[in-house]
Amino acid sequence: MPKSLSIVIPAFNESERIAPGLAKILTYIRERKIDGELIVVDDGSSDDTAEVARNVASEYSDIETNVIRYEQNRGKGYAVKTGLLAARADIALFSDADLSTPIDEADKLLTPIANDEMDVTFGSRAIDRSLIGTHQPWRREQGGKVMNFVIRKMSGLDFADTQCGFKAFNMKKFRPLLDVMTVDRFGFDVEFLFVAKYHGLRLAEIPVRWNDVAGSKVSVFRDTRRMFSELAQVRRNAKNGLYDLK
Ligand SMILES: Nc1nc2c(ncn2[C@@H]2O[C@H](COP(=O)(O)OP(=O)(O)O)[C@@H](O)[C@H]2O)c(=O)[nH]1
Ligand SMILES: [Mg+2]
Repeated sequence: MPKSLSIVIPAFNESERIAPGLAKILTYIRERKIDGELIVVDDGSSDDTAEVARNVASEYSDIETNVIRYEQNRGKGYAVKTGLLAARADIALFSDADLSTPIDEADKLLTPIANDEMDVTFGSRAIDRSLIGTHQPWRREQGGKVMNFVIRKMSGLDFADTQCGFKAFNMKKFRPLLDVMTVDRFGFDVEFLFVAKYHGLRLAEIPVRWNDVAGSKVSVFRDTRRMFSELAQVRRNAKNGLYDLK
């Protein structure tokens, strides 16, 4: 396990779902006895997500919690980047607010980084599907498989599932790369992995437990269209040398 850890939660209109997950994360940090901090990024929610987060945090005053909020919704990618830039630990993990992957699974991602065997580790639902407990509705799950296929073709990345909202980073190596990232919505996962690989970081896709949780904020039609344009953006950036560090 790492000695210090920042856990980042991107949150958009999550006031109904976020409280139990934050309590579990704060309990995880406490029980592991690590120097941990929780960073919640309220991505311009129109509900009281930030206030709910602060209320949960106040019950865990022994653990540092940072609730960042900005007024305009910018997208999950922007929220995750904001959280990672605020992270002060050498290892950072981001997770979806609904804890579809239970926080205990973090150990699988953090150990290879703490042992300096990997630099970026990320959860996957596609390597071992028997780990999926509650499945997404059938159409959404099939759509996800198609999207991962399209991502493989368009990005050239050889991963089965790039979109799981559970990823960990060696921040000493990943922090400088944040300066060249450009994607603010759901294509950001692909850009993260693409740029990390381009710069020679060691990446590992790790099977994790996963359960669908009702209340997804993804709009299949709108977000799929955006995803295509963001994938094209990553290809264009790569071709134009935008991912080279200055
Ligand atoms: N949809 C959406 N999610 C966002 C945004 N900004 C941050 N998020 C967070 O990104 C995560 C997306 O998870 P979720 O909606 O459960 O997606 P799903 O599980 O893939 O259907 C949640 O933690 C959201 O609160 C945004 O602009 N749109
Ligand atoms: Mg979800």
